[in-house]
Amino acid sequence: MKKVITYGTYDLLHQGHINLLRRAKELGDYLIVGVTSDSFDIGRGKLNVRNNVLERVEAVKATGYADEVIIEDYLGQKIDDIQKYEVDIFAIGSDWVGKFDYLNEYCKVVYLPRTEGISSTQLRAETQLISRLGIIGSGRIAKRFVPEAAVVNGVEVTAVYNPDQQECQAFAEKFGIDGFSDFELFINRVDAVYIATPHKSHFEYAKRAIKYGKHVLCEVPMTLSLSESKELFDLAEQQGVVLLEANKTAYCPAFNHLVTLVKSGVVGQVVDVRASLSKMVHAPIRELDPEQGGGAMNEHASITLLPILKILGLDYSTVGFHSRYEGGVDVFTKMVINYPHATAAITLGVGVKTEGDLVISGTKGYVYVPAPWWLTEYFEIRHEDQSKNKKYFYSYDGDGLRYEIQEFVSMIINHRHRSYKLSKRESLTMATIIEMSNKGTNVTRI
Ligand code: C2G
Repeated sequence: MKKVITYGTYDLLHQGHINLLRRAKELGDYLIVGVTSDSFDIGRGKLNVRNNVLERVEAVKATGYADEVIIEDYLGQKIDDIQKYEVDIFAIGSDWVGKFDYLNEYCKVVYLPRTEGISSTQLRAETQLISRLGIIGSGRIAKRFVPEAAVVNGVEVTAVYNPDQQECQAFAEKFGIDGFSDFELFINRVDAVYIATPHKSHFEYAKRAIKYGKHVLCEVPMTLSLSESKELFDLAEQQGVVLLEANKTAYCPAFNHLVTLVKSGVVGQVVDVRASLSKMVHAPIRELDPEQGGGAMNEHASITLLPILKILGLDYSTVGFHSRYEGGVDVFTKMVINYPHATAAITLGVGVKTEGDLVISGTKGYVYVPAPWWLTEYFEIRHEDQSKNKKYFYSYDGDGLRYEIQEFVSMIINHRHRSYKLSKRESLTMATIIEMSNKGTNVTRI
């Protein structure tokens, strides 16, 4: 019996896929089809796949050509599969010519003619409205945002707003978009906004944009108080728009996997979470300016609280801060959060440097994520018996902002107003804790 294997995503299954599967089947007696898993596709940069893996498997089965469907989940799996299933022929579309020649060592490689004029990319583009996205603010993070948005389907950065005309025009010219110093003109030209201004201005900008019925992706911290964050979420609900906090680590695939592994009990019951983040800056700069909401807590708490709230939950018992102040801002803060059965600590600095790692300690072992843990690319699960240690590696594409943009756009397209990657309650808890430190509640000055 001649066995043939082929692989693909098969998103929005179309005639091109069907022709390919038919031709592959005709090459032998038995056809195995490898359908990519969702995480494998994200890992290879395919961020815009519409159907989930189960839907795609069902679609492939429904063609009637596959004798067996398997899931492709890791790089290098094709070599394993070919040997495991004793495959005679590996077949793939002609868009891949030459790319799989290395498999000739294991079986015959056949590139089948690709069907012209149809593709999943084209179908996605045809069936999808493109949101015009405007950026409010044109500083450091905004400059990194534009190229990242370019790799996400369904969104196009079309405009920038900055009351400073010169800065606004420079940014607009650099990226070939429209620049506005008049908010009303700007907001009427976009469907959604990304707010990338100093912290204290987030609330007013978000409120204005939501009132105009625009979806909002807001940089962290969304606001510096619980009441303001609550008001924004309530307003967004009334207006039927998406409001999402741009806590980029929350949407990073490796971080998500880390959380699900820990929640599945790989280190037993979690007893302690310890996370640090420091960035040395020198005045004059926003991070050290009290007028602009500077300080270590305002700057870094949202990101650093994320693993704690995700893993230990939102029902903490006490929170306390030890802070060193200089020039009216906390240049260093150590925060301790206690839970009934666990404890957590975060160490933050804008004028004190420390190792930026993350350690999650449990009754069976611990997770170690080296600096910079917030851009998780690699982590290790360690045990007393070192032979049981396991290392996990991921690729982190670009600047990492594409994952939050992708989630924001997916929420807009699917009229989904919640994200499990960063829930409203998690955002509100972050705002509560940041507000406590700004008000001096349970703060010990050191
Ligand atoms: N295909 C085709 N004609 C089209 C579109 C796609 O013949 N108009 C073929 C592709 O060449 C591929 C298969 O259909 O053989 C699946 O295509 P995709 O779903 O785009 O998956 P792809 O990214 O090519 O996956 O491990 C995954 C594989 O390496 C390739």
